[in-house]
Amino acid sequence: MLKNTRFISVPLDLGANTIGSKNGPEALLKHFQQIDFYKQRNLNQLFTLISVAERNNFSEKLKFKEEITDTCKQLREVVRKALHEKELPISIGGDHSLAIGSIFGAQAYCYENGLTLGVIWLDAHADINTPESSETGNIHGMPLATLLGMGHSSLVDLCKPAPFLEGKQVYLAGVRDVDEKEQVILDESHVYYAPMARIKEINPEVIAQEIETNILKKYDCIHLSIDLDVMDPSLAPSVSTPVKKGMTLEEVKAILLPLKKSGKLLSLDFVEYNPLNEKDGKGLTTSTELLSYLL
Ligand SMILES: [Mn+2]
Repeated sequence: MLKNTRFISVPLDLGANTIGSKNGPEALLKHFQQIDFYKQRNLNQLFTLISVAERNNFSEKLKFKEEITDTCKQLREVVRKALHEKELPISIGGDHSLAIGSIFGAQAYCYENGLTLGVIWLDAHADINTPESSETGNIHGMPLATLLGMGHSSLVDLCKPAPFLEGKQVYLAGVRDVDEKEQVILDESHVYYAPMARIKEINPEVIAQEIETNILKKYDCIHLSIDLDVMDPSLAPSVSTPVKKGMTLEEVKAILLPLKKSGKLLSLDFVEYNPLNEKDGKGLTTSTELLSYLL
């Protein structure tokens, strides 16, 4: 059966510390076209392009808050409507600040239908800084905090009328670069998390089991947010903020196996692909492998 899969391009890099990820969606989708990705997966592909405002409202504390709020507001509605149409929305970034829009969209859909939402978040960073704790003011380091209701009201309020997520609804895997103040917020948030060092130490199947017990069995629907920088830089150099000692494809597949089997995947983010840092097409190959595994 053909699955209606909506690829939502979000050419946004205003939340990042560097330019380039705004060209990620175009490069990825062009590659998918070239390798006949959609036909091979038996997908009925639909496309939406989100418009991102020009860089205008710079402030040190919270860089491009207005532009990012506007982008996330549009994305929230596109994801929400796609879900009502029984499509699988895949939000392609772009930097990770877009997850504020996509996950609030998924949360709105669940709220309107009496369903509960769990979130699996794969990332080298915890993305749980607040405007107060952030050393850079880059919003792509803050989406998880925003989803939990911590952050500037213009972003946090995009959740309304649905409630914020609770920390226990989220499982974060692969983290290996967390700021000092951010670590305190993470520990107090009740978010389940598996640092990369622990994943290397124990079997990734143990992490998969924890995800199954604490997220998959507890919630009706799952949003998966993949930051490509969770992968080892040898597999995905093409990100804005690479961090050494990341995941292998075998590890990420083992961790996501219960989700794949569960049939509960509601919506998906694939973010931070930055073509400016690409080497020998490695990032494209890894991105294709990851999405192929899930679709
Ligand atoms: Mn991230």
